[in-house]
Amino acid sequence: MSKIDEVAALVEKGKAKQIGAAVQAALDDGCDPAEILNKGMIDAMGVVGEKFKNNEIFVPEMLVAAKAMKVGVEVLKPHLSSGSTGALGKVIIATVAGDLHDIGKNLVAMMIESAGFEVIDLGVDVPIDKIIAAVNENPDCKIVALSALLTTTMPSLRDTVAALNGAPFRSNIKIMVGGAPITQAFADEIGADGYSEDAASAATLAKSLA
Ligand code: B1M
Repeated sequence: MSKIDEVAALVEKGKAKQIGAAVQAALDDGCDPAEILNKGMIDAMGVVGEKFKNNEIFVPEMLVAAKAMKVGVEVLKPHLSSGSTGALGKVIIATVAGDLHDIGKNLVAMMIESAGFEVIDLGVDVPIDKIIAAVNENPDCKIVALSALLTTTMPSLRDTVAALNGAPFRSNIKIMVGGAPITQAFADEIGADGYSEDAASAATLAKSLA
């Protein structure tokens, strides 16, 4: 089994205690950090999601897999991001109300920060009022980045973007959205300024919007 396959197996089994050492071993072996992330972790979470869909595993198993992935990402982080200056301005990021998924949002935050932005992370299940208040408290904020992972929270994303679109500060900010069920067409429909499919392209998008 390759070092990356070992990482994937530990994510799938939710082995948070062992994954740090396995990620480090893959790095020491010369594996590309982006490949460890994509093939060892993100693909493994895809397998976890498929098993959940097929009723082979349940929410607790998804939770432990998520915990393992978070621990693994912490080990990878210094190898994926180049340190931040914050020189490109502030980005406020959140997972929308009703949605507890944060792994993708955290990766997007990490890549945006690494691209040179200061990131204010409001967390998960963030109500519209809190996002509006954060922008008011940070009048120099350039971008609001919103993540939604469930088809059932797409309406929440729509409502959040609508509220931001109606806010007095709208002309000062750009809104970018993403998450597994989100598409460019949906982003256009709800009036966001940009959509990206993954964390790497989110950083490129943020730079083009700022
Ligand atoms: Co959830 N869950 N989950 N879950 N979960 C999914 C999303 C699901 C697809 C699984 C499945 O059925 N196959 C399914 C959604 C189905 C749907 O909506 N059609 C699902 C479900 C149903 C649920 C619950 C309803 C289950 C239940 O309770 N019965 C429940 C909902 C809770 C809630 O949010 N209210 C639930 C709960 C959970 C846990 C809490 C147990 C856990 C999350 C823990 C955590 O995040 N801390 C969890 C997990 C782990 C998953 C899966 C397995 C993995 C998600 C993940 O982290 N993926 C997921 C299945 C899957 O994704 N295949 C699943 C890895 C991550 C890197 O990818 O988040 O897509 P992703 O992020 C990507 C891109 O989407 C993009 O870039 C990221 C990096 O490349 N991106 C952006 C994300 N945000 C972006 C923002 C941007 C730009 C790009 O700009 C701002």
